[in-house]
Amino acid sequence: GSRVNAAPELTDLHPTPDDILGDVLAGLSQSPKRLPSKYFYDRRGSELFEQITRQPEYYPTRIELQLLADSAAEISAAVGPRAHVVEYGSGSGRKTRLLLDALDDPVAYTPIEISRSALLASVERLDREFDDVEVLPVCADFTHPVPLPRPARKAEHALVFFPGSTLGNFTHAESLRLLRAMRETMGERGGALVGIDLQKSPEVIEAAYNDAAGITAAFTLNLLARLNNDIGSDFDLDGFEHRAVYAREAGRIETFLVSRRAQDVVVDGHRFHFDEGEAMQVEYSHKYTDAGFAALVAEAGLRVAQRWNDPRDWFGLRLLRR
Ligand code: AVI
Repeated sequence: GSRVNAAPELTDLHPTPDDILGDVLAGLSQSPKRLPSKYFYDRRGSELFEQITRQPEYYPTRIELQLLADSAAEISAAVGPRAHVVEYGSGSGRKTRLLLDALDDPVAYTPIEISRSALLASVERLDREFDDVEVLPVCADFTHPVPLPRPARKAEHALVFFPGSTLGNFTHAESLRLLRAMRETMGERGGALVGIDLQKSPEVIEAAYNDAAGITAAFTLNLLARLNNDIGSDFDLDGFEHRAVYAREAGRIETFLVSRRAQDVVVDGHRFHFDEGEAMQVEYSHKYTDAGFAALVAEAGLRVAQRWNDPRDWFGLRLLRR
């Protein structure tokens, strides 16, 4: 943050609020039924996700943090000095802190986040901790290209930061759209540092999404509680159970809420019937191969300029350029 004691100034691009009810009615009308995973992250859902990252079976967060720390010097050399770091979504701040510490004289930090409250909560500490980094949060939908606020000190280039393998939660079409938006935002001389979970033994992957403490199951079921709260649906949380399976050919975890019995759910006056054992799709979490990821980014007009993996090749960081 700046040395003077002012709160970081928010640029508000007034993103269109989510149409939760419309999305849910559309998803429940499909066969098989589905619900969008972006609605996992209300306050309780974000708390549960934070707990997931501390479960022994959930390896991605732990490995990515270690990888960022171990590769700091190489990442800094590859990225170059005086970057304007642009983070897609506002995470817990731990990864951001590691990256800003690693980089050579970063000029500014811009988290782009659709939730104003999450955005403001995330920047406060970072702003206090990094005196020489101007914190310039933008409230916007990062799936569209976002014009960057101009820092007081001139940045050499932009570096988009998209850790956590969050890209893996999007469909192929959505991730292409996201990568193309990233390409615009990074500009001619910029880059993007993206975290990706890599394909590995299905047992390891499935364990990460079926932790013994049941936190992931609670996280998945919280989606129904959130919808009951926000759109007045009447999902019975005891009537559904969490199921996460690794689909090897597709290279992704597919998470479902499975109906424990025949039942009806009413959403805004519309009645939806669930058969006993009916599986409703609620999340994808794609796991990548090097070839698959390179092909994906190429489709968006990007290339992998440099790559870092942990020693077991479980998780990777990729520096993308035009
Ligand atoms: C946020 N995202 C990358 C997580 C993942 O691993 O796909 C969300 C998650 N879902 C269940 N566990 C974690």
